Amino acid sequence: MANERSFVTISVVSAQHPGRARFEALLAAEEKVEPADWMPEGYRKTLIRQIAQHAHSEVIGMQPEGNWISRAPTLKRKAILMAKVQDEAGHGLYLYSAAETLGITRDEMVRLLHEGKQKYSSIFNYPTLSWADIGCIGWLVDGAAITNQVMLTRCSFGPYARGMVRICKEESFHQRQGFQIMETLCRGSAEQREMAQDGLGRWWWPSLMMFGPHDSDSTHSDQSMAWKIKRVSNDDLRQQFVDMTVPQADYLGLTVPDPELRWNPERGHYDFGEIDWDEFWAVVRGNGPMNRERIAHKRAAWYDGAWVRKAASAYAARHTGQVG
Ligand code: BYC
Repeated sequence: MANERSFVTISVVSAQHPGRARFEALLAAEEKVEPADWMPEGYRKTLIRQIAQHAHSEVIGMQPEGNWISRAPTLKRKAILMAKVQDEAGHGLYLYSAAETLGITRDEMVRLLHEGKQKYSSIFNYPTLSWADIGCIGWLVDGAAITNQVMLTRCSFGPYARGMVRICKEESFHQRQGFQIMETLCRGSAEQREMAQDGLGRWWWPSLMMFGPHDSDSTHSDQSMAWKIKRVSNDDLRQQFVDMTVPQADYLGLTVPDPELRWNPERGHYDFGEIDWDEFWAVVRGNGPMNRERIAHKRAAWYDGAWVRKAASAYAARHTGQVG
């Protein structure tokens, strides 16, 4: 109730603000809202929540793949994986910068992540047990991320939408390299094909969970769609991903671990089984297989790197004449 009351108060105040008409006109005209424009407080907070979560996902997402840099099967694979993991760090930086334009600092977002007050994607709480998992992350996880992010290039908030254009281009390359790892394994020995099948078996359902709860259970979707932050619903995006990915699994000769999966000619889409929502919420609430390890590693890296940040800001201050 307290939340509902404060929402009503904000709405009344916002309705009176002269900037509201311009904000609504920008949305109606499919133009971008920029950081200096007036915006409802709820819009600003929703964007900070989502962009910070997105940035944290990119950064925490470096861990499961980083786990295989030293064990990649060839020098070429190692170089490609290192470049991909560095790309993810870059995505995190673009996104932290986009969120900073809304009046929060990167240090504050990192603090909120470390204290468990901001989230990151559930998918990164699963372990990478074999080289095929690196293929699956590129193919399925980057594939799901692109499906979600292409619509975010049309987000009403300018800095997020523009950041997404570049990120999507890089994610497309990542998806392709993951698929190529899977293709190589599937054309290899029986043991390699088994490894690929085992990877798909473990990553399929967590990838579908990336799109969030069903539309009927989604807390933020209606408002985010009205504000044109989200342009396509969680369930519609999940369906797009299934329709795109099942033919790719068929091409690889792999079996999607869902006995209810079948093409529905009337709908023109694949029907598929129900996600284990108990597992999803357990992971989101911090009880997945790797949640504790991921955050512990992230915190340790932050504290171990404090001297680098200190040195970099001392250097920057000296060169802008702020230090005598
Ligand atoms: N995991 O009302 P809903 C990458 C939460 S990384 C955890 O539908 P919303 C990559 C949700 O936050 C790119 N939590 O929320 C990197 C909310 O809780 P709060 C990852 C989830 O925001 C390295 C509650 O559940 N992509 O590409 O309207 C290697 C209710 O949900 C999840 C992004 O981050 C989840 N899966 O919609 C490889 C995309 N799902 O906040 C690849 C950006 C839901 O009220 N984010 N929750 O406490 C989004 O598009 C949206 O935030 C979501 C959820 C579609 C995820």
